[in-house]
Amino acid sequence: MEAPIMMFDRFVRFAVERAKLHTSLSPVPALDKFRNLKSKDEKTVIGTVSYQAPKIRLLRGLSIDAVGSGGIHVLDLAVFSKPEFDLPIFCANCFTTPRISIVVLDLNPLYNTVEQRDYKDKYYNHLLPLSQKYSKLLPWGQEITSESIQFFSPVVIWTKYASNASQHEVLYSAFVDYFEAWMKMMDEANEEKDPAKILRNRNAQHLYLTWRAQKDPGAQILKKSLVGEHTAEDVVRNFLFYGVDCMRQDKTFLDYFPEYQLEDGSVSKKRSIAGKSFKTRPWDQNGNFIA
Ligand code: BLA
Repeated sequence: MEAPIMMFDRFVRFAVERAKLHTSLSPVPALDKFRNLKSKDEKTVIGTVSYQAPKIRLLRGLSIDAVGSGGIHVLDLAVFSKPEFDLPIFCANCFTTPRISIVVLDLNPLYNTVEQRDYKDKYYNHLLPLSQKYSKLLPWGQEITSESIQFFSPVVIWTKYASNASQHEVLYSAFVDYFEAWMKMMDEANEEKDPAKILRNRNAQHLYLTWRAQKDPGAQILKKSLVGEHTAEDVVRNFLFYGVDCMRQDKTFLDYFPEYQLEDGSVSKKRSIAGKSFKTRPWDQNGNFIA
């Protein structure tokens, strides 16, 4: 068998090695069973990593490299802090075919950066120069749904480009810089002691997990071609967005996003209700939302 190119392997290795320099990583026993995920076909390699640390609830990564299936490569790496911290969520999502690369790289905010100015000032203002540098090299990926925008920060890198090696290098460098920025935030973060604020952080993270567990564009691919319907569901809810079923049990997707409810009470399969917009980057140089 032709060996697939492990396109995002070094991204994951960098993240784990770098995290080890900043903190002490340990395994997440509940996620052990995802260590050796196998695809349905034998031409696809799936790699997973998962860790926790004193300030990290979950650092997990999924990479997919296929020889068949049109040669797709996927990276989905995220870091979620413990609810005692209001840290943004590190989010690196790349989907690559021989033709096109689709990328979201961000420190997704736990709180709305328009309504909570202090949150924006605290976590994003110092990163605006970094974001400006990369927004030139990795230009805005054109229209995107309003639903996704609300989970993005003023420093998000949302880009689509014709796959090529030099852009891939730029992406690696952006990934390194953004990951390091998150780690620095973690180093500096102080533990919250107020139970009401901890609960608020927990709830905010749960809303995010609920959105992504239900609407992640990757879920379809996982279901159809890679691991099959049942395993895909398990991977999405209990690995990628682990916590969605245990951090909070009194809120469902439709409680948070009632506009997705169909007449028979089920959840609409549509990715977006509001539709796509934001042809250009909707934040100005100061990170103010201008759409
Ligand atoms: C496409 N992935 C996309 C798009 C976005 C994201 C914005 C463009 C299409 C769209 O607007 O839906 C990613 N969207 C995000 C992220 C957030 C969000 C990170 O709202 C966070 C809040 N992607 C994966 C994995 C796979 C994958 C694991 O992360 C595959 C296993 C695939 N992403 C994938 C594919 C597309 C895509 C196939 C293009 C097809 C499509 O648009 O449906």
